[in-house]
Amino acid sequence: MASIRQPIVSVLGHVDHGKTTLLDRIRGTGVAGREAGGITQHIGATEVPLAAILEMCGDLVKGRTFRIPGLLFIDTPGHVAFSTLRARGGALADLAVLVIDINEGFRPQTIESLNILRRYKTPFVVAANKIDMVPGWRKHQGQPFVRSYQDQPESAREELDRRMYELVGRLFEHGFSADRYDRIEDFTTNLAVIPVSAKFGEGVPDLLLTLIGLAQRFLEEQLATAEGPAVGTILEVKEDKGLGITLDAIIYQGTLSKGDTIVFGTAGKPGTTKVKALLKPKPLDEIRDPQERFDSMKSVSAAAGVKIVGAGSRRRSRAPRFARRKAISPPSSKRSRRSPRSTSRRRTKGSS
Ligand SMILES: Nc1nc2c(ncn2[C@@H]2O[C@H](COP(=O)(O)OP(=O)(O)OP(=O)(O)O)[C@@H](O)[C@H]2O)c(=O)[nH]1
Ligand SMILES: [Mg+2]
Repeated sequence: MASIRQPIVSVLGHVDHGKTTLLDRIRGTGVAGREAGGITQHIGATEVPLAAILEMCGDLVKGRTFRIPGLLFIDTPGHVAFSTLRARGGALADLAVLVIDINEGFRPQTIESLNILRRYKTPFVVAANKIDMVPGWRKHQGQPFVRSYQDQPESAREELDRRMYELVGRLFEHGFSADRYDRIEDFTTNLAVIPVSAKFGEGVPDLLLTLIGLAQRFLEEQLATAEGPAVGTILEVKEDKGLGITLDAIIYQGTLSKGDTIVFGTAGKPGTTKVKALLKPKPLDEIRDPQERFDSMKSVSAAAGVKIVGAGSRRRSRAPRFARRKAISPPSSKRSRRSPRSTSRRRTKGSS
């Protein structure tokens, strides 16, 4: 059997609903705390290997085996000003997590994110976040939601259900039949809602399990790795101290090696550059805020977030402006568009 790459999972949602905190929780670092104003202004990438996911899931995954090697998370900003970055993150995703603060409910960028996911037919799940703020909720740090729910006072359980079904109602208005994930039998017709507390890690095991389960069940074909030249999307071009101009890119197909020539779109003619160095953050680290040094790689294979140091562009114009998706050598390679098989098809069933 061909091997499969890790799915690219974009995290979308309204400002301050807890996207970065959720990823922080997963990778055990504190990127949110170090961001200016707490607002994510760039898309970052975080690779979470399967072993780390299984460890977080604990006995929820006992006896089950998974073939996907992990998840590659992309954080996106929720602020109204960053709709291009949000759309870019959404377009790139094999799978997505829509984060909604269960106490605030639907907000403008929640709806914008839903529309992006619908436009690209991206399968997604909803993380109903901040359940620790439901009055009377007893916190269970890092525990599965299904366990913690059993150990709540009746009033907290009722209040959580009330808020959750309000979300389910709003999702239905937008054409999605949704339910709490553990009450769903058919994930192809129902959108899974996973109650979580990003801050305390509660429900995070359930979320990760749902993501790897969905990826394995519905995306295997799409994730089959093809040999050949790399294709990817450039997220950002910036000047890095000591490195010069670098490109942060997500490779979603093939292999990119040191010495390869890459081709990228700009506002004018396509640009080209030779890959002088490939830097990859260590697993569980963050591409734009590394805790440790990058690893210098001879080559990287999909899917991976990578920092490309070019040997100087042949066209010395201003820094390229990138369109939504770029081919990285050769320009003819094209990503086979994902099958429209969505785990969240529109209103296929009645909802409560
Ligand atoms: N009580 C509680 N607070 C949370 C939770 N998740 C996030 N927060 C808080 O909500 C605030 C915003 O969190 P972020 O993770 O920065 O939100 P974000 O969605 O990444 O925001 P943008 O990147 O600006 O769109 C921070 O003060 C977090 O501590 C949670 O589960 N419970
Ligand atoms: Mg953020």
